Amino acid sequence: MASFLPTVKAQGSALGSGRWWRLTVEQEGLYRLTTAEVPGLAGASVDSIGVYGAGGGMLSLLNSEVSTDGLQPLAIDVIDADGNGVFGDGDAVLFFGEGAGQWYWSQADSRWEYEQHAYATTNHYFLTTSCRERLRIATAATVAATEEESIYTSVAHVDNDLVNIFQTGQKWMGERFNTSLTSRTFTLQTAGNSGGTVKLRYALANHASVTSQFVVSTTGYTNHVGITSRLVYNTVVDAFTSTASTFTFNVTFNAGESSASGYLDFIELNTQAPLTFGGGQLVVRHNPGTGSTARFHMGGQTSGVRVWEVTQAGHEREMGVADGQWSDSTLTERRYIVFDGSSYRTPTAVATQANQNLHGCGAAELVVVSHPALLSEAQRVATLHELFDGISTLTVTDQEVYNEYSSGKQDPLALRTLLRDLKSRHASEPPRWLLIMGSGTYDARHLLGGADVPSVAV
Ligand SMILES: [Ca+2]
Ligand SMILES: [Ca+2]
Repeated sequence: MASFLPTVKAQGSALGSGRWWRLTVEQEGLYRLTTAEVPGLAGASVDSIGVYGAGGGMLSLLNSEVSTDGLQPLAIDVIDADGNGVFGDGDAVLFFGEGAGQWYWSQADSRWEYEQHAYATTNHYFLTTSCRERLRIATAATVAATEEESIYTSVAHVDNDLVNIFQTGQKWMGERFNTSLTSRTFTLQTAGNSGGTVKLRYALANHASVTSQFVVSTTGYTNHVGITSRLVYNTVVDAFTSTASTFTFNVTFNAGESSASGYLDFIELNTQAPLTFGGGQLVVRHNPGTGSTARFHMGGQTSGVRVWEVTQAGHEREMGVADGQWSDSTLTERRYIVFDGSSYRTPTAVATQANQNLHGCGAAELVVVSHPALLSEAQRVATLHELFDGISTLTVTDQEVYNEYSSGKQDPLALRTLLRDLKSRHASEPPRWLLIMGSGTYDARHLLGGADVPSVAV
């Protein structure tokens, strides 16, 4: 699930020098930047432009999967319409971005599953006009196809985060059920269904001292889910046969006692949709194939269409498309973005990014991570320890840590990654104390309000 898998060991942070902007991105898709979105791009050499960042998803909890590497460049396209080598009106930067959460291929369940980000609602990318690692999208080598493919996996989900029962911050439940509200409906729609197996996954919880029962049903599917006492959480991985692409699910709760509460966490679907492009842009997911290579046959609009393979950030490739067809290795899962240039996404915010270089900083026995509102006090505390204890210190804001260790996304594991980076680079003087200044909260996304509290996600 860890999407932050850079390939090059960073020597100091990319953000350490040059001119940078931080882009806020909320959705998966192809993004375009022009001088309208980023006026500061005007006059820059087109060769100096880069976009850095990672895909969606949380940092891995596993120590074995911790990478201390910093921001890595995406393979982007810079369109220099007038060919003068200088970015101006009519020119554009194209990159593939995704939101905080991510759909990932689950080998265990043989389907695409959505990972909600427990700490962040937005993802971030970093744009520069001082690029040190120029990376441009390049056309993939052609392969001989062993399979013909005219369907793709379309996904849909409902995953509302309304209640955090034990205030741990991780598992957020959605709609609540009890004896007076026993039934709710949820409608999910995929882009199409060529008929056959619909893959279904959902999770439910029972907060009671006795067993309660849920009934989950839609046309062609009914399942009784008994969930035992206390707070028991149950994920159901299932499949059924249907030709529909719109599904109205009815979820009914049979409370085991009058005080019982039931919760839906999420419902998600995979259907096999006909590969048809209706213009604009389309995300195409492909399950790992039984053959090693496939030729994709796309119907609908096929002229003026580009296709990028965007399975992993930093490894984007342009597919050679002719008459709506392209071929690719498909031993592993694939994600493509099909687009015709008529519709792009734009970041929801663009802000100037100051230089910073935690990847190049000196040894620090005491690390102080502070909410920005408390930074001057944090610096006073650090100075005090330097003077009276003779120890080395580093004082940073939480956002500075996220910028370099989690592609700008709020993620408490970025703090651990900073400590590991310091330890690996300064083995003789590793960090010994971490001081976090700010209010603690389990509600890192401020889903329940409280955005004005200077909190640090831990
Ligand atoms: Ca130009
Ligand atoms: Ca949820």
